[in-house]
Amino acid sequence: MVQFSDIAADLEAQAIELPSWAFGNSGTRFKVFGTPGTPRTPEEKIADAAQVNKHTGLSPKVAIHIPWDKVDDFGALGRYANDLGVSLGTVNSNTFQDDDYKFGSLTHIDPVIRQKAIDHHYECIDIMSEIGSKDLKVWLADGTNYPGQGDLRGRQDRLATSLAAIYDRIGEGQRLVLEYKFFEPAFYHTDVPDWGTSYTQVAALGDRAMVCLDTGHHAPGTNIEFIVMQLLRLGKLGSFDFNSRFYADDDLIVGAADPFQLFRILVEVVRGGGYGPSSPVAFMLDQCHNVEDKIPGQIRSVLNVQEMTARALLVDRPALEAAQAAGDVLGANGILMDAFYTDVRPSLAAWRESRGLPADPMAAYAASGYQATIAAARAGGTQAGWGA
Ligand code: PSV
Ligand code: MN
Ligand code: MN
Repeated sequence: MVQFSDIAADLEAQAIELPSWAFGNSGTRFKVFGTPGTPRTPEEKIADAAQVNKHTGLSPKVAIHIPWDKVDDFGALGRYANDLGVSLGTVNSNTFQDDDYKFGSLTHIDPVIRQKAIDHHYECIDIMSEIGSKDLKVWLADGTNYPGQGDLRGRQDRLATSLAAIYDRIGEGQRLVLEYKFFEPAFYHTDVPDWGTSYTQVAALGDRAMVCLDTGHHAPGTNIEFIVMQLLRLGKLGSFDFNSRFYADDDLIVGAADPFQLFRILVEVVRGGGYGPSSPVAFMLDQCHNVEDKIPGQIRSVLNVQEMTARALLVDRPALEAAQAAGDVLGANGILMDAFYTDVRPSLAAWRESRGLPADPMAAYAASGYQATIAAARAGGTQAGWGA
């Protein structure tokens, strides 16, 4: 049996990057509900993200989205973040909110529009260099709604050429991570629908191009942990966008819809060397909080990842391998399930306290008065992204 004390040191390595857009108002196509205290500026989003790190010690980085988080002086924004104990992380490009991109961006048939989309990524890379960010994350809304609307092969070829132009500008310590999504906003096909396409495209670019796996971007029933295993095996899993979903790209709190799936994913992460100080895999959240308060929503999320990471680390590997080798089907399954059913919450609470963190970060945030302070101070906040 692996004990909590055996894995406690491994938990020190955990860092989960927060998306700036999780702190802004978001919603569905039916309604965007405003939340009192919603940030009005990129600085206020970062200040809110810093609260999550303050109470959990788990989220030292904040991912930004351009142009949603565009400011005149990114150096100053980075210093502002540092003063609050966090730093700026992944830069997310955005080629999905401009009329020019109605029929595509990096895949568009018109070279002028393709170049505009490439130039936007150059701007993102310049920002990365200024703030010392490592990852450029590319998620494309490119795709078509009707069979015959576009030439699938031509679009894929143009995507390869555009990505190569972007990759050329990626600096030594930087990476390009390409995110896939099987549908939405395009409904017939998307140009990067699956891990295979993302892998094929980034493999053609080079070592500093990797796949981003957003857990909400798969068809129902997909065995996501198998994809995790395969990408780690191929050395191409660059980052996660964690969230959970019941139906589509719901962007709900990670671990809320299917905690067992999150466990299975993290078991493969640990098994494949995707966790730890020398791992190349960046843990990020990609979530939106439509009806719940955003800061506690993020606190709950990073705690869910931490709890499930602890359970994945508790899997008794030697015993599991022995059971597998012996063909002991139920024994092997039982070993995995023992770890899954271990309630690590009391041990984690004590471990947090031993590191000067609150035993219960949710309660500590609620007691801090921060929510009431921002609700009073910020009138008319909408700064976000989605639907704002
Ligand atoms: C759209 O599906 C999306 O949720 C992608 O997952 C991106 O990572 C995110 O938006 C931010 O651009
Ligand atoms: Mn995502
Ligand atoms: Mn998404």
